[in-house]
Amino acid sequence: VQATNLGFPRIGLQRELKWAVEGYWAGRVSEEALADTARQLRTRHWRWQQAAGLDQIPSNDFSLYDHVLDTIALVGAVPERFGWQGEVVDLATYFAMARGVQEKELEARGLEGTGVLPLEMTKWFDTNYHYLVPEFYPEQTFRLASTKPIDEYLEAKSLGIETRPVLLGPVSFLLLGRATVPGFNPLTLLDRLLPVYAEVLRRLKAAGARYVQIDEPCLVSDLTPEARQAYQQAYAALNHSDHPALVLTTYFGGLEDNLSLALSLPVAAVHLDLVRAPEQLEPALAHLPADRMLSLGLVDGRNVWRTDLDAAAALLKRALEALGPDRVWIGPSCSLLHVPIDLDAEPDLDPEIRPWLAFARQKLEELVTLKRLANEGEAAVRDQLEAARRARAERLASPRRTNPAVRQRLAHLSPDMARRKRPFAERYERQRARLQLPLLPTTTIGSFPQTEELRKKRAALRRGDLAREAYEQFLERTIADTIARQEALGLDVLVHGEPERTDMVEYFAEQLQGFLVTRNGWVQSYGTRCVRPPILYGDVSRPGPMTVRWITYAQQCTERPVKGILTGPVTLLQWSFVRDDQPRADTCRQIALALRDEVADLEAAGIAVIQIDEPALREGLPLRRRDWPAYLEWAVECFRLTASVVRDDTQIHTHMCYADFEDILEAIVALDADVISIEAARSGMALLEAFQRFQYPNAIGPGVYDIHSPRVPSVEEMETLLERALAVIPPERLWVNPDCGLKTRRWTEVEPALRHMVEAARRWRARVAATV
Ligand code: THG
Ligand code: ZN
Repeated sequence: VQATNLGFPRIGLQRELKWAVEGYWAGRVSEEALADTARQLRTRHWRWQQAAGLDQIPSNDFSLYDHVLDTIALVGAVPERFGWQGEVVDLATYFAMARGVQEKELEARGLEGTGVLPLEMTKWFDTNYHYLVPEFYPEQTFRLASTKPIDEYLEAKSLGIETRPVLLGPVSFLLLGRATVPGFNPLTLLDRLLPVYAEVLRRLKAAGARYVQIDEPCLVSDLTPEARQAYQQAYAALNHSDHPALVLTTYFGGLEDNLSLALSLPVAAVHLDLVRAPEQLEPALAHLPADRMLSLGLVDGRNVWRTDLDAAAALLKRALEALGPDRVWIGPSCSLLHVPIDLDAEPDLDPEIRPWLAFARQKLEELVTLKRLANEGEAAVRDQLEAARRARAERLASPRRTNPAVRQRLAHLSPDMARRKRPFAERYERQRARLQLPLLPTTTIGSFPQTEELRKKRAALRRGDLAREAYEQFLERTIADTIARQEALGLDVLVHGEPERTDMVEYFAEQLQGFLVTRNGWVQSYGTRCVRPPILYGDVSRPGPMTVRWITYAQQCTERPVKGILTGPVTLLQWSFVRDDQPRADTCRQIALALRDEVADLEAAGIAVIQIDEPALREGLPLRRRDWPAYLEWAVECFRLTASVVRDDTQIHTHMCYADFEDILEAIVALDADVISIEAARSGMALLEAFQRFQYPNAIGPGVYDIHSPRVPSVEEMETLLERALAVIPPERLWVNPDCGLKTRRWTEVEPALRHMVEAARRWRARVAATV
C-alpha cells in the first residue's frame, strides 16, 4: 500500500507567494525574485511531504495564480483580446488573463486601446476557491504553450524527489469552460485538444515520470451523453505506451451513475472520494477491472477534523480483502489546497480543541499512519491510533460541543417563526409610511472604503501599541465621517460602513460561541487573495449583541434611516469549516437562531432597515441537481428564521453578489426579503429579464455601479441602466444602489460615483413623477 497526495497548498505558511506576486505586479519584485520564491515554496512543500513518508508526491500542483489558468496556458487557449503571439505564454500574458489590462498600463507600454477585460472567475465546484474560466469558440485551436508540468517534474527530480505530475483532465477542462458563441458546445473541441495532452504526456514520460495524476472532478457531477462519450474518447486516446500510467482522480462526491464509466476508462488507477461518498467503495470493489489499482480518498481534504483512523482503517481493510496490498493506494479525498497548512503554526488555539484538528501537514501524517497500519500491522502505529481515538472520544464527550439551551430551542422551532406576519404588499406599505422614502430610494450595500489609516490602527491594536478604547474611538469617528459623507451625497438609506470588520465571516465567528478563528489558517480564495475560514466546532449561540453598538452609534449621527448589516446564516456556514457530527442543515439553523436574536436587538434599538447578506447561497448548491431542492429548502428556511422575527414595518433587505442565479430564482423569491440588491451593472441588467419572467414580487435594487472596476460611471450611464430596470420593474419597487460593497475601492472613486448615482435616481424620480 502506498501513501499518495493529490495536491498541497501553494500560498505558503506566511503567504510568501501572495507577497511575491503582488510585489511583482507593483514592480517591487523582479521576475527572477518571484521565480525564486516560487521555487523555494515548491521545494519546502516537497520536502515536507517526503519527510512525512509519502510514496507519491504531487508536482505541478503549484501555481502562481490558478491551476485552470495554468492549463489554459499549457494548451495555448489564450483568448485573442490578449494579443498573444509568442511561442510560450509569458508572465505578462498569464497575469493579463487573470487581471485584465488597464488603459493606463497600455499607455505606459506605448500601446493604444481601451483596456482588456480579464477572464471571468467562478467558484471551483462547491469550494470557496475561484478559478479562471476558459473561453472557447468554434475556431479555437490548441498548441503546447508552456512546459510547466515538465519543468516542475524535473525540478523535483533534481532535488532527488520523484513526483507524480498533476494535470487537469481534458474533459473537465472543456466542461469548466464557457462558450463565447451562443449554442457552441466546447466538447466538440476535444479532437483538437487531445494531441496537446498527448504531447505533454509524451514529454513527461521522456523526462522519467512513471505516473501522472489526471484530475477529472466533473465525473462526480451530472453528465450529458456527449460528456460521457467525450470521456471514452479522451482516455482511449491518452492510453498509450509512450505515456506515463494515468491515475484518474475524482473528488468532491461520489461517481454514482458515472461509476461504470469511470471504471471502464483505460487508466492505471482510479481515485475515489470516500470521505464524501464512502458508499461507493463496495460497488467500486465489485466492478474494478483486474488490471486497475484503486486509490482510496480517506482523509478529508475539505475540512479540518482529525481523521477517525478506525473508520478509515475499516474501509482500507475492505479494499485490501478484495484487491490485495498491491492494488490499493491511499490519499486525501481531494487536493489539500482547501485546508490551512499547519496546525503547529497556530500559537493560541484553544488547547482543548487543538487535538480535534488536522491541517495539511497533519493530514500527511495521518496518511502515512494508515499506510503503515496496512503494511506493518497495528503494533507499528499503536501510539498514533491511540492518540486519534483519545482525541475523538474527548471530542465526542466534550461539553464544549453541545449547549442544551441551543438544542432545546432547536427542538421547538415552529413554522410561524420562519414567516413574516403579513404579505409583502402590506408590509411594504407600512415600511413606506415609517421610512418616508422617496420613489427610487438610494442606498449602498454596506461597506465603505477601508483606508490605509484604518488598517494601521488595526495592526497597532493587534500589536498592543494602541489601546482598545482609542481604537474604538477611532471607529466612531470613522462612522460619523462615513455618515456625514452619505448625507452630503444625498443618499436615502445610510450604512455605518463596517470599519470594525475585516472579513465579515471572521467578524461574526469571533463573537459567536461554537466558533474558533485561526491566526495563520490561510486558504487561497483566488489568485493572491486568501481567507481564514473559522472553525465551527460546537453548538452556536450568541453571548451578546455583535453589531448593535456600531449601528446604533451611526443612527445617532443622522435623522435618516441607517441600515444594519449582517452576514446571513448560509454564508457563515458555507465559508467556515463546519462540524461533521450533525447535518449541515441543523448547524445552519443554530446560526440562524443566533442571528435572529441580533436582528431582534437591532429592531429593539430602533433600527428600521436590516440587511442580511447571503452571497454564498448559490455556491452552497450540491453538485448533483437531485440534491438541490432539499438544500434550497433548509437554506431558505434558515434565512427566513433569521429575518422573520421583525415587525411588519421593519424592512428586511438581502444582498447577493454573483449574477448567475437564474436557476435558483424560485428560492430567491421564497426568501421573501422586502428588498434584494443584486449585481447587475457588469451585465448591463441582463439578469433582470429572468426576474421579470419569474414575476419577482418584492422590491429589487439591481446594481447600477460596477464596483469591481476603479472607473467612475457617468450620470447618463447609470440613467440608461435605470431605464432598462424601469422597463421590467415598477418604480414603486425599484431601488438604486451599487453592485456590491465598496470596501475595496477608494473614497476618490466612490464619492463621485455615488454623486452620479444619486443624480441619476433624481432625474428618473422627476420623470416618473411627471407621468403619474
Ligand atoms: N469572505 C469570505 N469568503 C469569501 C469572501 C469574503 N469568499 C468569496 C469572496 N468573498 C472572495 N473574495 C475575497 C476578496 C478579498 C479577499 C479575500 C476573498 C482578501 N483577503 C485578504 C488578502 O488576501 O489579502 C485577507 C483578508 C484579511 O486581511 O482579513 O482581500 O469576503 N470568508
Ligand atoms: Zn456583493
